[in-house]
Amino acid sequence: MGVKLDFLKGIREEDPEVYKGIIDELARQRDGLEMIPSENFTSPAVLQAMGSVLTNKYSEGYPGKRYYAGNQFVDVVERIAQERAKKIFGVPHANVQPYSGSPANLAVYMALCQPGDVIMGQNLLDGGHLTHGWKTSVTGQIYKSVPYHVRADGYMDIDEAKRLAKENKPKLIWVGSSAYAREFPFEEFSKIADDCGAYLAADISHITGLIIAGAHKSPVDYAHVIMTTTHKTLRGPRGAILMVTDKGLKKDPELAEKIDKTIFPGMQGGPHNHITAGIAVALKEAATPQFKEYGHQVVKNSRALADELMKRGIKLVTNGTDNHMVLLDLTNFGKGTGIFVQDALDEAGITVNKNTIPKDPASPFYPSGVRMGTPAITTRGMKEKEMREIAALIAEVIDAVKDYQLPEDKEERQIYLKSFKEGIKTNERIRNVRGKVLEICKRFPLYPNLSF
Ligand code: DSN
Repeated sequence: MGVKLDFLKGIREEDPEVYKGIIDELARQRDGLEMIPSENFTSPAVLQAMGSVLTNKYSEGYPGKRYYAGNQFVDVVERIAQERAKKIFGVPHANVQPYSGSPANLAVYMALCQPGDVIMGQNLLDGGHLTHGWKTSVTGQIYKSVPYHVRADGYMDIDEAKRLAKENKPKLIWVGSSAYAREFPFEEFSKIADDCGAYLAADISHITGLIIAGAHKSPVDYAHVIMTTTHKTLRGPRGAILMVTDKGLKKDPELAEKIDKTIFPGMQGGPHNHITAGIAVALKEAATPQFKEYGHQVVKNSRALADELMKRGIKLVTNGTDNHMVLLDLTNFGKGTGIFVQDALDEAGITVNKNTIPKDPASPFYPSGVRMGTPAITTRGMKEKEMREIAALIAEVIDAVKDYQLPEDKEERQIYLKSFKEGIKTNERIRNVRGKVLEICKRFPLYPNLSF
């Protein structure tokens, strides 16, 4: 084996306290199964780009049009990122400066709507995102939000969305979800938006990598604007890209300028140039045949995981998956049981998140579902065989905690949860699963060529 790159040498020597925080987190990532569907592991090259000197530079503006001097090399990097984004998605315009998904989505509103305008998005509790108009997000406060929902079977209620759009004439409609395990219906929503004259914005953050790999339909022919974060299935740094499609330019030839002006100077200051470099590197990696294979494997793994979980008697919303995630419906075991399964799996080294399910009988703070996905464990090289193994471990943990029931009374609930958390620390069955998780992780090492 060759010499490993000593990746954190400088920080280890200069700041042992922060170094410890970083390597403890690294150990957590290495020794556990990361199954939150919006998370992933970037390549060492992306990590290096993020740690580069580009962070030192102010570059308000865009390539060739900066406010400060000295941006000749930052321009080169940003143009590379823009060109790679345009090419890989097949769009005429890409802005790579949004700091992350939420500000990028806010920029879409500010470019296209006036305060008080009607907007539509998938309801948060039905799998949508906060920024698609939820009441605690500014997007639900500044604009008049008319949410659409999923049906009782968990599939998108297209008929309801059609009716709501006809009745409310929104200015902007969002398509794209954070907790939806089926193909995103871009074509259906484009008809709905076209019929009422609305802009259609596709938020593809969760499935970008799958789209690039050809494992999910692209929204490019259907949406006017596309937003993606760059740190989920794309495997880049934390950031976002805003794109305008040919369809968008046809509807409004000034759309690209409007989006750019809203990002800067409208909302943001200096771009995070080190992140722009990381995005450029991630886009180069995403253009390789290996990435294509990765995207397809993510879906194959997700399906294998879903099938094995269902074989073991666990209910899934929509009875399966088309993408990178599965949504467990735990109502068989009581209501609001997501917290028990989430925390017990965490104790076993499997990281997932509790999530609401359609028509959840419990509160959003204590929902009855759990969301999990395969992007990160697929990056580690795991395949269908491991998914079956992991599904068996998940089923074992669920069985170990299935009798816990959430008390209705708030005070009683806190005491119960505290004792539950103590209990799972010494639960033999959960400990046994933890051992098996460690064995799997050792077979698929994370960052094997780096030393920390
Ligand atoms: N927090 C992200 C997710 O987990 O889906 C969305 O912003």
